[in-house]
Amino acid sequence: MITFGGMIEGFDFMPHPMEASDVWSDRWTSNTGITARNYMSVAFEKQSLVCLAADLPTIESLTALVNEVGPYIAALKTHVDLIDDWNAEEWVGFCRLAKQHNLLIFEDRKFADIGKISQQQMAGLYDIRSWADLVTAHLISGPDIVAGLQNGWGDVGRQGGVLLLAQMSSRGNRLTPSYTAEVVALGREHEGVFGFIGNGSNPNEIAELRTMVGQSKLIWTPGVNIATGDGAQGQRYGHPYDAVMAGSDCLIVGSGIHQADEPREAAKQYAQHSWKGLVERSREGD
Ligand code: S5P
Repeated sequence: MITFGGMIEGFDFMPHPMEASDVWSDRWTSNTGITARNYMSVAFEKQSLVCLAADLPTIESLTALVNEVGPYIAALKTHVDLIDDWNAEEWVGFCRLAKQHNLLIFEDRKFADIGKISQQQMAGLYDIRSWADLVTAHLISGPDIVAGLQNGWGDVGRQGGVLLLAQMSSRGNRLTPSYTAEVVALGREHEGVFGFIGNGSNPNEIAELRTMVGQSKLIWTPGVNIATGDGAQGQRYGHPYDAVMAGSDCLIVGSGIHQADEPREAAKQYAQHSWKGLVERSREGD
């Protein structure tokens, strides 16, 4: 049992003892897989449902950012292929740092190939299978991609979770409602899938996705920013609190944090909005 004090102005942060299962409600009891439970435990400990989208171009800048915002985030999302000076040796050190901050490491590779090739792509230069706890995948090539990715982790004796892209945040994306329904129908039944990517810019779409998904998988949402509306190059943003209230379990936030004047303060704010949403959601019995 842990006791929490207040954090955000005008909001009572449940100043009484509680456990992760209290705030996560049915999501906790319905998700017993290792990746989902790890995430929910870390998010509970840190009172943050924030995954930092660490889209910066050098290992040095990534290291500085993680050191600054580490206490306010629960997961770290990377795009290894946009880092100019990526090298295996320094990357191992960077992943160690992420673990010191108790972060789940998420490579947003958006795999989309056939199962066998996806398994091979988990190895290769970046050796994603050795350090990522979760990865994203499109289901466009069919269900065997999930087995391929799980085999990738199996090849190095590790376990991980796949997030299937069921919706996207970008304007004009081709993930139609019927495609979303097919992705959810398959992913819900698959042990290797621990959740779905939903469109964080639109609470109605998140709520629809939550209805389809039920309780037994998580929904992670990019397209989240305190400054809502259109972002750069077709990106769209919704508010962090609204996303959680609509059914999101994790807010993927990039520029809202790494482009802020004070990234640490920004991360703290996103964490507070997300936690407020989770606590209120649990009080409403969702
Ligand atoms: O539909 C999506 C799916 C993803 S994973 N829309 C997204 O924006 N993303 C990722 O979330 C994208 O690759 C980027 O890393 C992050 C959003 O960053 P931001 O700077 O717009 O918050």
